[in-house]
Amino acid sequence: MTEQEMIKEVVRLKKEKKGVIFAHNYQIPEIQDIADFVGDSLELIQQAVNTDAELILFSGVDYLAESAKILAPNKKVLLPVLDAGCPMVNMVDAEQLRVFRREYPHIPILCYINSSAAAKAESDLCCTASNVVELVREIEADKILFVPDQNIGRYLAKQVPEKEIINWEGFCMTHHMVKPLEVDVNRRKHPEALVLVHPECSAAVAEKADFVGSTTEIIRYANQSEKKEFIIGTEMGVLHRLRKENPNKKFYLLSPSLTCFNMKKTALGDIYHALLKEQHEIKIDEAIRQKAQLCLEKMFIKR
Ligand code: CIZ
Ligand code: SF4
Repeated sequence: MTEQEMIKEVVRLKKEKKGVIFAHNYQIPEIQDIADFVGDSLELIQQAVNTDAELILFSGVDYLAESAKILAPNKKVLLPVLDAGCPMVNMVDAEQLRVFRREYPHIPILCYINSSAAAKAESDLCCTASNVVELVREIEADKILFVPDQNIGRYLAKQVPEKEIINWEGFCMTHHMVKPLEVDVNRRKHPEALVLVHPECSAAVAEKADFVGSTTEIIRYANQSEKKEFIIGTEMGVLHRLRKENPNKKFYLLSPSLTCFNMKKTALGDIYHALLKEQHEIKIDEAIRQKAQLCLEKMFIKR
């Protein structure tokens, strides 16, 4: 089957099964182009709740499809590649959070969406890179445990100095690898460019940037800026949307390490097979799902 034939088949199958395709901003361009919706985790899970479709094919990694299923339990959620996972998810587990809770029952636990359903079930509130600063400001407590990303934890401590952030030791292998020296080298190469980075990058990198934000915030910033050149410090999949939405602007990747191996596991053929065979369906233990749902839904409540 040629790529064009495969795309036609994907469109036909999607119609026949009344399904939708969601793709994360980090997915390969071919998949972003056939998706019904491309975005970050916050946007994608909101779409999962709001869509009329009963079949959601989620092109991304496990915790994203799982979060969609937690919020939309009556929909069939498919993850095309079973072993597309995020290593950060395994850097905190539910038992560790239960131990923390026993020792510090009054300290709220805030967990990043890059976590398992079981870890979410043990947390008070969930967040994404797009809403984490806002949520930390709103939580009525002076001390908060944030898990599992240490770089976002440090970024939070700086952004919201009035609160004490108890930090964890997790990290994103992709963003954590970026070196501050790479910012200097790129600035020398592209003196007119602004440096936009993700808060999963180390504090040393974030301190050298012109802007720190989630993928959606980076895209919005670049789209609205009068500047014409940008050095992008997040996963390279984001370049596709940036270039598509800003054909007259130039985008450079901050570091060659900014490729997430797991986000790149899904190819067009996997989307086709997933739709054809309706695989791999996300299943979550119902007791865990219900607790995780409370934790996720709280982030949508306007305080
Ligand atoms: O929230 C997300 O989807 C992730 C993983 C990063 C971002 O900033 O979009
Ligand atoms: Fe996980 Fe980092 Fe890949 Fe995102 S980019 S899925 S945080 S390893």
